[in-house]
Amino acid sequence: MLNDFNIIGDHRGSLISIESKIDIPFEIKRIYYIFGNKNNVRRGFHAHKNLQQVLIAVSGSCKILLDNGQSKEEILLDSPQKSLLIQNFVWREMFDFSANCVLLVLASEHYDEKDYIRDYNQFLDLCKQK
Ligand code: T46
Repeated sequence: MLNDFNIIGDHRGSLISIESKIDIPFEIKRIYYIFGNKNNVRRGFHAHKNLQQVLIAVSGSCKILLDNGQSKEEILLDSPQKSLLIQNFVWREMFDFSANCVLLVLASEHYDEKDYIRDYNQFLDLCKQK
């Protein structure tokens, strides 16, 4: 789900404040950011069993492919005001990173490799069982 944060602006510039469970629907347990991607790189290629995340391109832009097992959509993140909530059981791929892209991710859980579904056919099977 794509949302716009409120910008607190004045004559000096802009500020966006993000509060856990207020501006995003979960408690933030982890923050990471992806940057310095090489040309034409594509990342992701997985879904999560339990994790919810909010993605923000705080600098530059990138595109996100979202696939819930039934339909696919492509989202452009090109503003620090835009936030993309990705729920569990959504396959994601990130691509078309601009050279200056810094993709900030707010996560509902600590890092756990066991939460990843990295096989697309297994992802489709799990979606059908839901
Ligand atoms: C996601 C998309 C949007 C850690 O050690 N801790 C972490 O918190 C993360 C996120 C990754 N790692 C390690 C695991 C790999 O050895 O960093 C390496 C790169 O991770 P990965 O290949 O999973 O990166 P992406 O860009 O494909 O996916 C990441 C997140 O992993 C994933 O949860 O939804 O960004």
